[in-house]
Amino acid sequence: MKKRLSNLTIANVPAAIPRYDRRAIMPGIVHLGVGAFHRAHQAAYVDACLADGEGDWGIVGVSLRSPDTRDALKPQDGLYTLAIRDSAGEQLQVIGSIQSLLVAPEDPGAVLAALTDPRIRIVTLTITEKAYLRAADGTLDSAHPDIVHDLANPGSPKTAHGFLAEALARRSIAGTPPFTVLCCDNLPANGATLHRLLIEFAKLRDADLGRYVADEVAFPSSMVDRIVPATTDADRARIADELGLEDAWPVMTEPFRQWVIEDRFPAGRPAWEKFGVTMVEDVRPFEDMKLRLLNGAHSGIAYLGLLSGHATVDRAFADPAIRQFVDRLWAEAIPTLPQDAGLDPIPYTAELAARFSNTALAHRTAQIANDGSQKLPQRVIASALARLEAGLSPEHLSLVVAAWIAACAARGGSLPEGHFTDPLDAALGDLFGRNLPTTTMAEAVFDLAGFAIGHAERQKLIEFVATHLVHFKQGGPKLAFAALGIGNEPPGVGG
Ligand code: CS2
Repeated sequence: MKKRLSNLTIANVPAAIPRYDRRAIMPGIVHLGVGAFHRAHQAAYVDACLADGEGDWGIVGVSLRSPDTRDALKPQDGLYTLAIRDSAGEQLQVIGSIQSLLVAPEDPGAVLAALTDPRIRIVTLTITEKAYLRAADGTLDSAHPDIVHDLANPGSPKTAHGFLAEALARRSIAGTPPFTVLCCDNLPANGATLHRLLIEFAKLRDADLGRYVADEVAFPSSMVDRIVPATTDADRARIADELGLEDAWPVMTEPFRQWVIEDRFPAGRPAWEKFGVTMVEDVRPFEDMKLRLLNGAHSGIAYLGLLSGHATVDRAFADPAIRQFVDRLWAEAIPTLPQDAGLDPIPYTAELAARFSNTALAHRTAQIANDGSQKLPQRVIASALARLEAGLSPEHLSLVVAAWIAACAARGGSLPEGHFTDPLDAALGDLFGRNLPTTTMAEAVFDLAGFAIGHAERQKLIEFVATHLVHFKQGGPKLAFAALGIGNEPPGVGG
């Protein structure tokens, strides 16, 4: 049995290791949602800042639900291996920026204590789309049991909203300046969205707190990007062999990384720009480009890949029909992007194509397929509606929505039961059991998910989706592609 990775054992591992005194680091950031994405992205940038002498930005990692990350990393003093993989091989780096780990359900008081520590000046979040608890119309789902709980029990919250509001209330009473809240989830205008939701939540507690959150707390938006497939047992075994030490939870990722952040940090921030982070006034153009081109294509590849029998993104993307579809999806989405921001989507999509082709990542289509009801609005529905408004067809964008519905319905049939999950699973299951005519079913799914609510082009979009659904039903992805003139020929071949 190998020894465990830790402060004591790290010195001679064959990997890049933190070259700073970890014991001298002070906490400056609380991060909510300390999953693999955070550990491959933000924690690596902060690690570089700490190594550069900015010792007061250590991270307190908080899990809002499961103890798994804490259980894996605590015996390792918060250390873990980041494995950066592509066809050239694997580069290992041990990250040291996570100083301590808390599990909210076990001890909400400890999380509030961390959040009210005056040394904490930034709170960052990667809690996934569904944890923002938005109702179908985008406002706070104030009837959600966890929101109801947090309003009744402000001292022992369950949600990010409950923790942030209570910590800000306590800081305000204590005369401690507020922290800056930096949302790092794949939501449009993520900072502004969280700000709006938190104001709603705080107002339900009391009007003064609502005003305080509205006027005194900064919520810069940010665009985050790095592909992070879930770690497998084979990864664990390989990393242990390479390190000569056990690491209970190494994180796999690609060489590419990007972080664009609005520069509004009244309480200070690390000098992230020294390590490749782009600090901007307005993140929106970057965010739209990433959500609509990367994430939109990802969701398309995931559902079409699953329906075509491909378990990983690289394999799905190597399927000539899917590849051709993605090129056309990009061509459809690009005109919906902000035109005056100086961004160039053509080299961007070329780089995405290379990233999606990374065979060393084995990024599972089922992983991306999770939570489609939360993801599709910003990834494909917004651009589909923009096209319809401009009198243009969204036939490829709408196919992604149809593929999501078809893949959801295929679970328990051609796809394994529970192969991926969605917060709407129970309601979707009921709906699929009712054998409704296709358009009625598509309408009911749109109602349930709150897609395009109140939008003038909603019905047209539903009709596109329903047409694709008929094709999926009659002949699977082959027929759906054929209806778009996509065959099995590689793009550009055969005239
Ligand atoms: C993916 C993203 O799982 C998903 O939905 O589309 O996690 C994607 O890998 C990241 O946003 C890349 O930055």
